[in-house]
Amino acid sequence: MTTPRLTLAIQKKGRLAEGGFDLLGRAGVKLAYGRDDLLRRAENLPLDMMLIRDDDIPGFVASGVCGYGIVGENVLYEAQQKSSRASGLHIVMKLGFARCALKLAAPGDGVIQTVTALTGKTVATSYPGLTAAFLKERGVNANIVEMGGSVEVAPRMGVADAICDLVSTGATLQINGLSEFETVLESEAALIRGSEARCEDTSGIADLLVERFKGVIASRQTKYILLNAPPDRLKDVCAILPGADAPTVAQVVGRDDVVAVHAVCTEAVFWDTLEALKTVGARSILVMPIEKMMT
Ligand code: PRT
Ligand code: ZN
Repeated sequence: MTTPRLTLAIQKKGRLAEGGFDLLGRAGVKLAYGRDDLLRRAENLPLDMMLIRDDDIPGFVASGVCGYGIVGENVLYEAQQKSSRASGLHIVMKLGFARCALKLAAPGDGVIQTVTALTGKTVATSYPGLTAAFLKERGVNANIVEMGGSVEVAPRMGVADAICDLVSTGATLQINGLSEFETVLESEAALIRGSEARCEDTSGIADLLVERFKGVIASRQTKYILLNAPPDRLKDVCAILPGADAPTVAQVVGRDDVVAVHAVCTEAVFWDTLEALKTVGARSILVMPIEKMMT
């Protein structure tokens, strides 16, 4: 009997493809060499990847062509606004990359800087479903113009008074003289699946992938810290170590003025963390990445 293969829809090219293939690689998925533009096979797991535009991913998963998909929450929720078929899609887990937010913005020198000021105005967006639902919830009646791209130029072109678009650094808004005044949705990449019944025969490989993804995500932020500290400052040192559960303290051969501290820090370690450690007497501080983690 052949093992059923899980089919994962993933963006062919773009931010989600970049983050998605990086995640799969770190999770130990080896892609078989292939010339097929649409399908890539994993050589070491019963897993096939279907490479498509991100906007098509919810539809492919909802229709059962693919059991699972990696897509931005923005695209998933927009699909759910537009089609009842997509309502059966579930987020299995959030993946921690391609973070952005869908925001309302308008010319910085204009009169629109609140949601209510949009009454009777025109909003350009590639996310008409989410924008309409948000404005309806706020009781604001505005006209929505759908645009496929370059939404940020709409106010300058006289096409719209405001926009509702994805923002990550905010540089695009700034360059176009727009200032944001409301967040409609926070978004990141997510692993989605269709109905449970359809995914039953591949649940083993899905569980394995989810566990590995969790390990990769946990290890991204987690760092291993090694340092030396005076024994009487241990309490202060441990209080600064971010998210370190139970540091190990060991003797340093030939030294009684310092002990060695080893700790797994589960929260981000910044330069100011190291500076703070130094002020309480820590020296020879090493911060190392953790490659794999399984709890
Ligand atoms: O449809 P196709 O698969 O061919 O590609 P695409 O053009 O839709 O893909 P891509 O890779 O641009 O976006 C895929 C997903 O990445 C989106 O659906 C979001 O979930 C996520 N993402 C994260 C973003 C951004 N950050 C982002 N900044 N998608 C788009 N942008 C745009 C933003 O709209 C702005 O115009 O990038 C521009 C720069 O943003 P700033 O704020 O950094 O200036
Ligand atoms: Zn797209």
